[in-house]
Amino acid sequence: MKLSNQTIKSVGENSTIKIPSYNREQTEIGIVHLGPGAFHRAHQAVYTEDAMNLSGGDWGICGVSLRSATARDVLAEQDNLYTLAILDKQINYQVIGAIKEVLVASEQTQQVMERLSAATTKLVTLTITEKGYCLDADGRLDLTHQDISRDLKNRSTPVSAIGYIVQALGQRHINNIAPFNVLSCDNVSGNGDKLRQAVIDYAMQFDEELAAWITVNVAFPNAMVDSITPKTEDYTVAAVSESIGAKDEWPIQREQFTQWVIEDNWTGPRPDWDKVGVIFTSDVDGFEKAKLRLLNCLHSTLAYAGSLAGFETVFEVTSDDAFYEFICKLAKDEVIGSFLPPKELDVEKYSNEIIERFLNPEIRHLLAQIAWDGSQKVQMRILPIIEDNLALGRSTKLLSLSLACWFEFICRALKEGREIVDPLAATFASMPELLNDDTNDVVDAFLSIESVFGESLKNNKQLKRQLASSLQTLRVGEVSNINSIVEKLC
Ligand code: CS2
Repeated sequence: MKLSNQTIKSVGENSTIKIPSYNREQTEIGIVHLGPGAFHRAHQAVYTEDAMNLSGGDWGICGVSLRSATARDVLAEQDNLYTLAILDKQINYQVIGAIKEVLVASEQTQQVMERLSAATTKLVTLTITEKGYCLDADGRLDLTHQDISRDLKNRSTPVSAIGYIVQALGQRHINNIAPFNVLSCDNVSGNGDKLRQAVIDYAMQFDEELAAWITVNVAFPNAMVDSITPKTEDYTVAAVSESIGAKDEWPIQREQFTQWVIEDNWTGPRPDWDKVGVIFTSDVDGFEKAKLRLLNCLHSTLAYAGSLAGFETVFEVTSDDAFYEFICKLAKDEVIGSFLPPKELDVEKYSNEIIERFLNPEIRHLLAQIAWDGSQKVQMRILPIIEDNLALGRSTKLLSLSLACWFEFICRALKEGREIVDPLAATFASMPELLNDDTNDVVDAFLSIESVFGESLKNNKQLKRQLASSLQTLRVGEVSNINSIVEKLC
């Protein structure tokens, strides 16, 4: 039998499987989420589910896929229900009902605009990945970005998240409807601030009064989000369907650990998230830097270095003593101390717990998945640490090795003709210097990419020397002997 409104009660007869306890049929939509991918369904949707199980409320979610129809088509077949599979020291299943509908923006533009403009919509949340913000290397809206320049000429039928948000806010302003608050749930440093500025910059291109109204009336809280959520594999579908006794075509797998820290700078209605573990605080910056730098920097380092060494998953590469020592040393010597952690956070303990999370044998997190979109991710999780360490006179040797692993990951893919999943894939392919043997040429070529590297890093002689040396060491040595590479560089 298929997971559906008709079968959910029998699924819930298994007392170990949690199902919605609120009245799902009567729950109205109060949240529009842009980008209903695996992470949204593992994280924000689960917090919202738990809040509604606790206190009810019209916090049903309308998911809006900006491009692909897959999520809509698959979830529609099972009344938008899906299973969260928590795979950790304990295995738990919970059927999530928070998503009430999924729309595809490119096919249902009008319906998306109606949902965004409806007075019942109180919140817009986003997981559109780093590239979805269309930012330049300075973190500002790139007005030359193809989606942005297109939307500015076709404002009523946008393709970008920024275009949808501004068009909907404009409709609400004209119709005297209170604005929604906007909550980014992506691994972008200062995500709320950057999204707010991008929205204002976009509106300023054609309506200064609207830009001023948004500036005064719309909250864009910063937020830190965290839960390791590998993409769903065929084995996940089979194992979950077997366990819940109903076919779930798209369950979501995740670790036990989950955290959401939101800036408490906004008014207006929201789900009882604070009653189900969400932290509201004025100091998100410390939490965000700690997570982006101690989890995501190490994740990307393992993704590139581990892939070059032939590993496939986070668990495998972290289980290798040499790589384990490498990331512990990177965290201890160059990441901790590069930022001011929240006063209540024991940053060494936090760092050790993150590395323990990488050693969860139940989670098969592909390095290839983490390696996607490196040109966007390094700007949030590696370059800011390098910049801060250079300014503080701290070491950047291991961070340079981490960045050089990304360079070599791209160079090898180009040389071997393998697909590069990155918004700059065509740019890399257009740069013959990346195929050079001279590592100084390769480093200069990467640093010349203005949408990734600002002037300060591009012209830093010490960094260029370290990057060229790291790249050369990677090329002459076996990357699997990462400890001998680290010894040479430190
Ligand atoms: C990962 C993140 O794919 C990636 O880039 O580093 O998705 C990571 O799993 C999450 O940020 C963990 O909270």
